[in-house]
Amino acid sequence: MSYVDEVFDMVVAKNPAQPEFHQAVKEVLESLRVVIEANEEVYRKDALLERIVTPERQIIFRVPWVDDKGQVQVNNGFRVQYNSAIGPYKGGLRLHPSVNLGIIKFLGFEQIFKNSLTGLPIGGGKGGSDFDPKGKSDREVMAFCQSFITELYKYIGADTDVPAGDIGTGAREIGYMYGQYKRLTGLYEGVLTGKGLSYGGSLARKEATGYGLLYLTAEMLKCNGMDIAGKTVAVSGAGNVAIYAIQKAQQLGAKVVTCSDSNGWIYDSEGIDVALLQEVKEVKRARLTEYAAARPSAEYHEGKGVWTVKCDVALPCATQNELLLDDAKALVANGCKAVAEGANMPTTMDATEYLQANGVLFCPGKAANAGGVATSALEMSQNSERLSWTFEEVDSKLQTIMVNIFHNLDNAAKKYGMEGNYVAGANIAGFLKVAEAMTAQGVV
Ligand code: NDP
Ligand code: 2IT
Repeated sequence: MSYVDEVFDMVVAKNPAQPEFHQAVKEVLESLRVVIEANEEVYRKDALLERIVTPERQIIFRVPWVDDKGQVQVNNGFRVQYNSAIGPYKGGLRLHPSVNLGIIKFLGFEQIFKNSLTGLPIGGGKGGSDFDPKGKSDREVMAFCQSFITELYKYIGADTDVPAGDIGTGAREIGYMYGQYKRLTGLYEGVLTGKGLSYGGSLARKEATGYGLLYLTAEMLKCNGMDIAGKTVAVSGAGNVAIYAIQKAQQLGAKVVTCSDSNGWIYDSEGIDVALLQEVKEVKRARLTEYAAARPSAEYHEGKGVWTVKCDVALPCATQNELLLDDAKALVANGCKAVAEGANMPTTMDATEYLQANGVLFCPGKAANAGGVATSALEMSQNSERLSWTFEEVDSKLQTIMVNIFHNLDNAAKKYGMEGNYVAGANIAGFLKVAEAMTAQGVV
């Protein structure tokens, strides 16, 4: 059996009931087959693949907190410190009822390669909890965040592990966590990113994932003879990534006609009104029905359906496995030309293969959404030098990083005989840097 297949079987056997983790590992290992098989003896002897699929450390802890009725609640907390070959562990914290160890491992594993692609010195990690911030009061969210950090503070630090936001974790949650870390340690340091601007946050971090997604998408289209200006775009999600993807798409001259949340989706024939969406989601924390109620050109539909809309470009920005084979078929039938993932692993493997086989440009999340963590690394730099850069400075660095990422994975795909396969290009380019650093550092 080939080394790649052996390691995949080992991952499934040793990590039962973690389908998202298996899926993420399978996609990466399949792409690496050509690289590994060219040098199989060496990689096998070093157990390089066994080491890269096994987290360096997994921390699982109890998070007790008191709700507004005086009732004690208990959640599970996780931090997976996956790989520190090229820098301190770096990656977000997801707060969502669906969070379990397998979800955090899939996200942490993806983060290793994503962070490598940014070209910045950050290792891979991820964490979170099955706590659901939805419907909780600010005091309840604060009680949870303080309890979460009271355990996690022992394992994180500006030079060891630097968490950030993800689903359910935004500026409010990061603020409460930062305050508790500072209180417990006495340190005013860049231990978290996505901080508020008044206490060490970076300008443009809030916008970075969505903006970066569009910078990369525009470059991918340009290199394939197309222009983002004038394109019709379908976006899913209505959170941090989706909102700023919509805003940048519009600034670049595209028309965005959809967005969604976990209850339903919007089709807006006039193009999404970003200011209204921000008011509904960022200020009121309300449902998309409120957007539709305030906007005559918008239709609200219950359930799923964003990918049935005719579009040139599709940007899944909500969550994993939200773009399935049937959705890919509908996109192709409607003439979609490009898909770029704002979320982590939103497209299933069969859907990805169908899109690629039908000539749709496809950029995977670990490249397309890397602008968020890249800008987090820029926030770390600013914290270390105790300076703040202007919005324009950060945004211009972000643009350069996203354009470089695209060319890096485009070149890697060409070099290994898979021109246009940006999934393979991203996995190979991300892997090679980490593998080289791991090899140089010996058996650790
Ligand atoms: P937010 O919490 O801000 O928004 C998430 C959005 O996705 C909401 O509209 C939410 O709807 C929807 N959503 C979440 N879970 C589900 C689900 N199970 N089914 C349907 N809809 C769902 O998160 P972000 O925008 O930060 O994250 C979105 C994606 O982007 C995630 O995959 C995340 O890992 C990824 N990402 C985030 C980065 C960042 O910097 N924030 C960086 C790189 C990737 P509802 O409100 O109804 O739950
Ligand atoms: O998935 C991701 O890259 C993030 N949630 C952002 C991580 C970060 O450290 O900014």
